[in-house]
Amino acid sequence: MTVSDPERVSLKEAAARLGVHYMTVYHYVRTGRLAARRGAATWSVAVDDLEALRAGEVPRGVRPPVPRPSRLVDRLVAGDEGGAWRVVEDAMASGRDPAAVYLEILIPALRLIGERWECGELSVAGEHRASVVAARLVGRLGPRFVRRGRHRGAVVLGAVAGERHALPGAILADLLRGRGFEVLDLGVGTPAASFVETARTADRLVAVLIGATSAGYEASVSEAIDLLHRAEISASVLVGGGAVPGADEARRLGADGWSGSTARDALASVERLAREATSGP
Ligand code: B12
Repeated sequence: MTVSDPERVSLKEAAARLGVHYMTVYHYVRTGRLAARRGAATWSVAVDDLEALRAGEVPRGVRPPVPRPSRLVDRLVAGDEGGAWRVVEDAMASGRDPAAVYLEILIPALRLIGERWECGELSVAGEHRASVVAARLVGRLGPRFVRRGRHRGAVVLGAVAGERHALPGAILADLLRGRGFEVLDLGVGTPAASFVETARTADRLVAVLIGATSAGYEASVSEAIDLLHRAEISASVLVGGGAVPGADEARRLGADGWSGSTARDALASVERLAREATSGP
């Protein structure tokens, strides 16, 4: 089928001009990266939009709205990985990069899930289903944060024995990688000695971050900090996360500082330490 308007081409012609498979163009249309119009004979796209796409710009006027976190909550709670991934794709098609997907959609969605659980609207089973799908989204987005070339310094990150909230650390690790740091993520349930072993071998260590999302594991957090100090790890040991309400609490736990209670706070804390490390004494 041909398209009569000289300013427009069929999807098949668009695929040929972009040098991609027809299904790729179809995907661009479905996720909003290309606006298609249905004519009498076939679907078509504007030649200008194709050029903008080829130049790496999202064509003007075709960005779909940024999905609301509640849309992701629904897919997560339903245990629907495909639907949840479509929300992520829609967010990226609307111009959001993977960091913004975390900060503006996934983190707010996880917080909404916590609120629903807390007020009895969502069962523990629902929370578990949502967590599994959320972890799979993080797994799919993770490689997109990896930067090539010399890193800006290493960050050791983990949570102590008893803590089961792995998502905050995994998300923060990706966000730091996206900023050019090498992240040695130890995950949850990390023995105190493993923080020391990893910190000792890190290349240009900027900070050790110990996350606490659940209350009740303060003794293990203090034990890990104490061991790091006794091993004379030169970089600052920060604690942060939802269960550490402020700098006073962080100091009571023995930490050198507080990385804040949000991901943005933690990023700012590491950036500050990296600047101090490069500016020298
Ligand atoms: C998913 C989830 C779970 C999952 C975890 C699955 C997984 N693989 O991670 C499961 C179902 C296992 C779980 C279990 C429990 N959970 Co839960 N859970 C959540 C939920 C909904 C999301 C957590 C999350 O990933 N948040 C998203 C992160 C990205 O957001 P964030 O908290 O802002 O994280 C940022 C900060 O931590 C900050 N940050 C700043 N500095 C630093 C430093 C470091 C090192 C790190 C890592 C982060 C950090 O950066 C993070 C971004 O990465 C929260 C709700 C919430 N508000 O978060 C409840 C929540 C954390 N859970 C809670 C509770 C009570 C529990 C349970 C005790 C009971 C239950 N709900 O079943 C158990 C026990 C867990 C345990 N022993 O650790 C409470 C914690 C209250 C408290 N402070 O003690 C919350 C807040 C729910 C609520 N509203 O009451 N949970």
